[in-house]
Amino acid sequence: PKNAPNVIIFLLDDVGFAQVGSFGGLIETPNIDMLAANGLRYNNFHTTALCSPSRATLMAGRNPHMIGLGSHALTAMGFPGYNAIVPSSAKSVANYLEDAGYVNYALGKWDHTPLYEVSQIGPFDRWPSHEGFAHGYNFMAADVHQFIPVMWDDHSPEPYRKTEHLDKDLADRAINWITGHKSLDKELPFMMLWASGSMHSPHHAPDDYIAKYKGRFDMGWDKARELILAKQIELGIAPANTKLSGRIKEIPAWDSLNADEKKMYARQMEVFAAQMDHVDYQIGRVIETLKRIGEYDNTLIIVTSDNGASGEGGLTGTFNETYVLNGMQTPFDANMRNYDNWGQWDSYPHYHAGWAMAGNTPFTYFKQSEHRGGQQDALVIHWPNGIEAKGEIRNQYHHISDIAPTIMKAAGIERPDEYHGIKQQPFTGIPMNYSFDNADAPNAKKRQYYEMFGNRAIWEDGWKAVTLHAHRMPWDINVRGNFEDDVWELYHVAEDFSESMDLAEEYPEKLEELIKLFEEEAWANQVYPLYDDMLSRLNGVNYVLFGDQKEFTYYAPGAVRIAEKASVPVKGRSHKIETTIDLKGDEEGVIVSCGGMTGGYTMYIKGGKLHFDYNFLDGLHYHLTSQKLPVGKTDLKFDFILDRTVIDGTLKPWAGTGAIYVNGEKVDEGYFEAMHISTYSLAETFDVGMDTGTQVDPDYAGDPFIFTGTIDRVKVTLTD
Ligand SMILES: [Ca+2]
Ligand SMILES: [Ca+2]
Repeated sequence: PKNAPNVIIFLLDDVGFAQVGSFGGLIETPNIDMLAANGLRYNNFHTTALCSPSRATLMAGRNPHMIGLGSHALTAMGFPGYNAIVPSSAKSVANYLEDAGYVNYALGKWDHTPLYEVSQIGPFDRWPSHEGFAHGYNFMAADVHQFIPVMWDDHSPEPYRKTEHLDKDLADRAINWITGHKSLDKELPFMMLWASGSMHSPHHAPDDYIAKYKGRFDMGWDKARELILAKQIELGIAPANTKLSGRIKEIPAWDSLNADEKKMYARQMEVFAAQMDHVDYQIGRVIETLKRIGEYDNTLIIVTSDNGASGEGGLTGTFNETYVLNGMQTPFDANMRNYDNWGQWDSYPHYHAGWAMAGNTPFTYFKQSEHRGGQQDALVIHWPNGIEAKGEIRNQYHHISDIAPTIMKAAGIERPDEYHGIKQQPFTGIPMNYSFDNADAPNAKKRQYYEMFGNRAIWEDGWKAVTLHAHRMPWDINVRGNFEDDVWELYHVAEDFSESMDLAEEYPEKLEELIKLFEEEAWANQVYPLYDDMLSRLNGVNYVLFGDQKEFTYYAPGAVRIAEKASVPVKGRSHKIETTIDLKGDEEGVIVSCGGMTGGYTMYIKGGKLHFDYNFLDGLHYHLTSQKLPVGKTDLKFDFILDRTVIDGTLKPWAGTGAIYVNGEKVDEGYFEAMHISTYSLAETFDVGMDTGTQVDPDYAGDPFIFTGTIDRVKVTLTD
């Protein structure tokens, strides 16, 4: 379409409502603030409370359960609302724009494709390429190591590399694509999804940025909340009468902490702030480029986050987020041992939930909850050619499903009834464009339901009913409960911005009416059935691909960069790993590995000996070593027998006996007392002949340790 705007969505990850400077945050974000000063800020904008569903909803403009993404792709299950299979009847705004002539680019986090579909053989239906993007440079998983990123360049795995910081690379790539695109055709519009892994765990930042924030959070999270709310009121982001929501009982008062705790937790927030400052700088580089080539005024720029600040770091924070994924909390001492390297390449950190509480000021709870702390986010819209207002605040109620229809309207494109022969569902989102130049326009949105892991809410006309299922906190995936026992709260959010005054007792009829409305919306949007066993959902995904398959053969050299969830499911299973190598005597390197520094297993040859290493958490390694290996054709085997006597129905780590064999003879054996019940890593992969990304065993860390001899195949057999 003639004069149609370019579109860039800067989608941040796990950034809370109160973490952007122009929304009252204590972190310096001058570039986002500049867009805010020259555009609009929305202070009544909502997401789904989680990564995958928000991302899918953003692209599709339909409610998450209607497109199979009621929860995360990692916790997919067979029901239509939760299968992580976006139907062909709900194509994305990028598909529609592409058909209208746009060329589109996807950068960074994708995370709404089931990981068992993330490999060289696809299927690619749920990749950026089939969602309307001509080019993608992405990590498909929920997070990424910012210094050693595991990336896909369109459909090919990018070779192993280290980098200064992935956000810098994403800005470089954006600048290349934009300048190339406009050199070839100045009139041709583009849409770009620029989705940083920041600020999801791992919190990784350049050293000079970390140094800049030294001491800035010594005031602690309670004081920080007061400072933030005062700033929000001054800026007009929060109404003047806003009450600070109460500190939830799980979070300790900052003043009650000892000196070591204060020191550790302040450091955690310094690193977080450093990374946020740095991602803002990289966004600024892309904006500078738009200005330089004269595209700034005619680019619709949207900046937001996919959910509220994350409390998944729990009550000590963590130097290794894999603890949470396996249902465990991180010991404080283990964090203290990582104080100095917090934020550097050999940490995989997440801050204390107290800082997430501050990041969600003035709201309560966190990412995953349907209270505002989980699902209200900062939103900036900037478009000089389309919006006259500058620096104003909009308080119309909106939802992340409204972004796609807004882009369509800005581009002057109607949603097609059919896409390539398939009838399209209507958008459930509504365009926000009516509010661009009309601060007083009444809410165009009338109601919105929410559901996440059993947390439920409904908003209608300024009132909201909400329940936190089983009172489960986001750092604990072991809690289950009866849905009937959940207690609903009632808020008049039009008057009570921070959801501080529960009116459930005062207006029981209003509450009943809203709960009934939730039921209606839930049935209409595929929300049922509700199922809250997170661990069984996480583990079930391991078997989608393989069912009862027992034998897996991986051929060198192509069996690399296979997502953990797409590789042989050995967790909690007796299994053996076998190969035969014609040894010359001087070869070394990895035969097979899965995972990396946060956890996993590896079988390798070093110093003429066979090694097997199982990396549990906090530097706990089970290590087996052979004597000097012979030369000539040699059979190498790792054999693991799961110890069924210690399985007692509770969610504690697996255990069992591991042994290595050379030419059929047992050469070392050990008891592995604690093994992952769910996940080694979100980002790492299974590799034959190397250990790409980060390394399982510190003995060869910092290098993929490519095998120098010749591997034919590695065979893995489940033997139980
Ligand atoms: Ca997120
Ligand atoms: Ca690895």
